[in-house]
Amino acid sequence: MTVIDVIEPATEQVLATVERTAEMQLDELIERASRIQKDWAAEAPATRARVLLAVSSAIDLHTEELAELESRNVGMPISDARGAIAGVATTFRYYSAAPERLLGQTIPVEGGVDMTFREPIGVVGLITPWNYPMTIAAWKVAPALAAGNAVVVKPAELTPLTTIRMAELAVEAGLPEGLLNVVVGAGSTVGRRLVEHPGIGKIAFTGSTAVGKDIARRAADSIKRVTLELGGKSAALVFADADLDSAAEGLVGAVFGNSGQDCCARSRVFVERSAVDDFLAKLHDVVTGITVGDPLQDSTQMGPLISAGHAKRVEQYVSDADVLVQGTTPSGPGYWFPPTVLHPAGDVDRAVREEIFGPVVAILPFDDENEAITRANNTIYGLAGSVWTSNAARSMRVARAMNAGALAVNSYSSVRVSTPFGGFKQSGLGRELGPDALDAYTEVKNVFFNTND
Ligand code: TXE
Repeated sequence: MTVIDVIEPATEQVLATVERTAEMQLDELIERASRIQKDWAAEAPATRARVLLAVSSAIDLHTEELAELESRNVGMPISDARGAIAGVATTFRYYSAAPERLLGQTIPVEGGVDMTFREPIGVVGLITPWNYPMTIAAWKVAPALAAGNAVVVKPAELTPLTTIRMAELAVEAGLPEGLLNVVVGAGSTVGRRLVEHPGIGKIAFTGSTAVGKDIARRAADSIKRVTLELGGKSAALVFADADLDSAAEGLVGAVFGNSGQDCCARSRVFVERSAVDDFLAKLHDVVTGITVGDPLQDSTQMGPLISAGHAKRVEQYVSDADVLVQGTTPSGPGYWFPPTVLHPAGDVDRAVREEIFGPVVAILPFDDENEAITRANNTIYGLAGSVWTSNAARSMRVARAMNAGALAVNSYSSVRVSTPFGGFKQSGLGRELGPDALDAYTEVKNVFFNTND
């Protein structure tokens, strides 16, 4: 039996050791999950609702423990990690209302009665990344269970700890054992086996666009359902009439939050030319004021990157670019990278086209609205975006014209548990959260009932 050393990115020390799941174990888990799923789906809807609410409460009660674990494993500042765990509890609470509200339709037809049912898919495979491990697992686990499925989750090998703990807490809270399974291992082995396994009816994946394409190809062999939440290169359009203070200060979360390891990071900020100097002066103060350091300190705003390899990758984007402003980092162990503002030569720069997934933002001046929209849309991605302006008509016009799934006006927010989240173009397929997620974990069955004698 082999094990994985889980590293703490702020110290470079081993935080925990976890066992890899063997192929045979995975097969057994899936078979068992398939049996247990049938009992779960047959439970009274109110029973399933009560269990999911109890899971939410259990997570709430363990916020501090889970937040510390997430903070140490990811390098996420503890204050952000507390918010993330609160979000996980909220996600289970929100979906606990679903079992009793999975409504079908009655449809007027000739010769009888026609009705639809939302039925569970069966056993679903969930593959999650390392940037928000427990949050993203909950976005998938909660609606999948609420809809009557069993799940097998494979967290990223760098960050399995909170997902494993979540499953333990769920069982303690009353979830039937074997319904929520966590498997540990590499994407190329355990992940791929899940995608190809005949006992799995659907894959929901969050991660890189390259792996998302591979999953879609392999899933196509058995027409497995897929939901993909992939990379991004999201734009913010800042017009001269905007509240520039808020637009600049908000970037602390919007592009430097979680050290920029966020699929919604507004890593391209288009600023109307007449406001560029003013905006940059404000941004300078914001960036040099960011507290980078020990994720477990309450005052820390930005921690390290996830790994040495990732830090090297981020550095490549910065080493040959024109750096306008750069913050500071601690010295000593840890995969640190300073918050960085680039002034790229043009939109064709690698730093403008590719997802960096680090605390790096490109400032891009523009002259008029149509030009800004065209340039913002000139990307293979389409996950999130922001419009900053005090002109209400323009804000709606621009938000409608941007090709992305999660837009915000005078805000950088992207995610709320009750609203759909997902990407246009190569940022993904399907939607998570809100009522849409329930569609993603159910099949529609239509039944025609002949009323003729
Ligand atoms: O992601 P991977 P990585 C982007 C971001 C980042 C880059 C690489 O740009 O720098 O991707 O990160 C599993 N079959 N995002 O390499 O490889 C893997 O084990 C099945 C954006 O960590 O996509 C992990 O559990 N599964 C993103 C998960 O997929 C496979 C968040 C994600 O890993 C697999 C993360 C395979 N062949 C990275 N190969 C976002 N949308 O937020 C890997 N996996």
